[in-house]
This record gives sequence, structure tokens and C-alpha cells, in this order.
Amino acid sequence: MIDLRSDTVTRPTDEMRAAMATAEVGDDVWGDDPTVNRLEAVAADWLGKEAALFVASGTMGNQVAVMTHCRPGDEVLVEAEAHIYWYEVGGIARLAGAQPRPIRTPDGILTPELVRGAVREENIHYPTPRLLCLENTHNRAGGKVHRLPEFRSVVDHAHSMGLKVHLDGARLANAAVAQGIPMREAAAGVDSVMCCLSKGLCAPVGSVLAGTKAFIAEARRNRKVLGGGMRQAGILAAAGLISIERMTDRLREDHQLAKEIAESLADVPGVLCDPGAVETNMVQVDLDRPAGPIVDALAREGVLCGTSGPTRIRLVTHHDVAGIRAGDVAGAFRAALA
Ligand code: TLP
Repeated sequence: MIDLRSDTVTRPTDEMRAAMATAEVGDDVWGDDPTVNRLEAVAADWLGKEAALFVASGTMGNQVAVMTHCRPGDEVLVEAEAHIYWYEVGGIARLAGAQPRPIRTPDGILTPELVRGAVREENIHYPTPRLLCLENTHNRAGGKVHRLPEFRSVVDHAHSMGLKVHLDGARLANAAVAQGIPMREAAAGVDSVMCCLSKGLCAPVGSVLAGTKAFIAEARRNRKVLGGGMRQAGILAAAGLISIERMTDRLREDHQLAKEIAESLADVPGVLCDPGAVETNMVQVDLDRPAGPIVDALAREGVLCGTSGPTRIRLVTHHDVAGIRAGDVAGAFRAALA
């Protein structure tokens, strides 16, 4: 089976399993786990922030961030297709008690103008606009990169309007590699950033949330409310350290494979796929018919994938499919659509 459902399916490497087996651990809720402490220090430095917190998942990292920035009734500006709005079970409303305000964009990329248009002036009737959430790379926009000059200008603009900025950087390492810049530069200026270790970076579990020392101290309390105090979590942090230190550069191979898959799909009848739109490790495939039955047919042909719209299929490349041939994916599509 070629599993292109997500980069979340990656399994820990042999090196990770060995590091996990021998990790030095302690009770992290007491601050006693040396491996978690090391991961948090390394992650803070990686992301260019004062402090970091190891969390169970990207969803937990994003939601802890919103809970920490906002008070009940505050307004959170989000891009209308953002993961934090689409796929986190209404957490902004349920957990932070805040109100999301989705902003439509043509391509997932928020601009200063769009943010300005969404921030209302002070008025007794209105919620307080508190937080802007950005996403890089943007999942539902097909792994699109919010490139540095544009990214910085929207961050600066949000700050000038009195908003805090949280970055959902589940795949920020993909965005950094695609632009040839360090992570700290890709996260510069934001008040908080979440980055997943368990997607393309292959850790079995875990994400990191980074920000100022004061922000992370409060975030640690909010993680505890969610049941995220994980005790001997050094077993997991040991794998996360390898994600940060050794798994980022190879993401360029995933990007190359995604591009090759898109190129080989471009001339399959019944498929609309633009190789030029592939910026990182995702391929969006638009079909001339409903996607659900085609996903089932592709599974019968040995390719697993998911939908991201009624007639749209999403393919995600990652470490565990690195050896496949792009032409085999196109062959499965030809058979499935026949
Ligand atoms: N995304 C998953 C699914 O939830 C859709 C995937 O397969 O792509 N932010 C972004 C941008 C994400 O893509 C994801 C996961 C998360 C946050 C949440 O991370 P986890 O799954 O660790 O909670």
C-alpha cells in the first residue's frame, strides 16, 4: 500500500525508537523530566522564542495558545479554511469561549487589507478583537507557503491594530525548507507558534508551542486543564529531539516527490492537477466526478488517500513513501477512473 492520506501516518525511525528506549525520564508535571526539558529548550531556540512547551498534539498546542491569548467573548480572526477553524471540533468556542471570525481568501493567504477589513472599531456591541491566527504551510490551500515578506507584513499589520498573532505552524518546517530559511526566521514576529513533530518530522506523538516565558508559563497551566500533564513524557520527547535535529532537511525530498506526482497526474483524463501549485508536500487533485468512490477505487489499486472537498482528493508525501515512483500513483488513478 502507498499511504498518501497524510504525513501524520509516518512511523518513528529506528533511531527514534532507540532513543526512546534509553531516554532519561522524570515526572514532567514536577518539571523533573530532563529529556522534556531539553526538548523544550531546543524547540525554543529552533523557533527563536524565549520558551517552549511540549504538548500532545497540534490541536492541543493551537487550543492552548488560543486559551492563553484570549478571554471568553474575545474575537479570534482566522482564515476561513484554517485548520484551527475547520478541524479542531469548535475548540475556539468550546475551550477558550472565544468567537472565531472567519475571513475568506482566494488562496488561504491573509493580507493586511483583509485583516484591516475584518477588525471593527471599538463599539459597545462588538466583541473585542484579540487574536489573529495564521497557518503555514496552509493545509486546505494544498500545502501553500505564506512567504516571508508577505507573512511579516500581515504580522506587523495585526500588531499595529492591537492584535496578538498565533501561528499554526504544524508544517512550518516544510514552509522553512521550501523558502530556504531557518525556522526562527519563519516564526519571527509572531507572539506564539505551534509546530508539529509528528507529521513530516516522523515523531510518533507530540508538538511544541513556543512564545515568551510569561506566555509559556500560562500555557503550561492551560495544558494542565486539558489533561496534558504527561509525566514521563521524555520517552516521546526523545523522538521529538531527533525530529528537530535530524529530520527537517529531508523534507525537500517529500516536496520533490509531490511535484513529480503532480506532474505525472497532469495528463491523466478526468483529473485536474497543476504541478505549478505544488509548493511543499501536498498535491490537490480535482476530479470531474465525486471523490469518495474514487478514493475507494484507489485503495483497491493500492493507493490510500483522502478527500478535501466533494470532488477533490488530497495526496500527502512523507518519509515512509520516499521510495515510491510517481508514475505508480498516476497508474492507480488511471485504473480507478477507468
Ligand atoms: N492535520 C491533519 C488532519 O487533522 C486534517 C492532516 O492530516 O493534515 N494544524 C494543521 C495545519 C494541521 O494540518 C493539523 C493536522 C493540525 C494543526 C493538528 O495536529 P494534530 O493532528 O497533531 O492534532
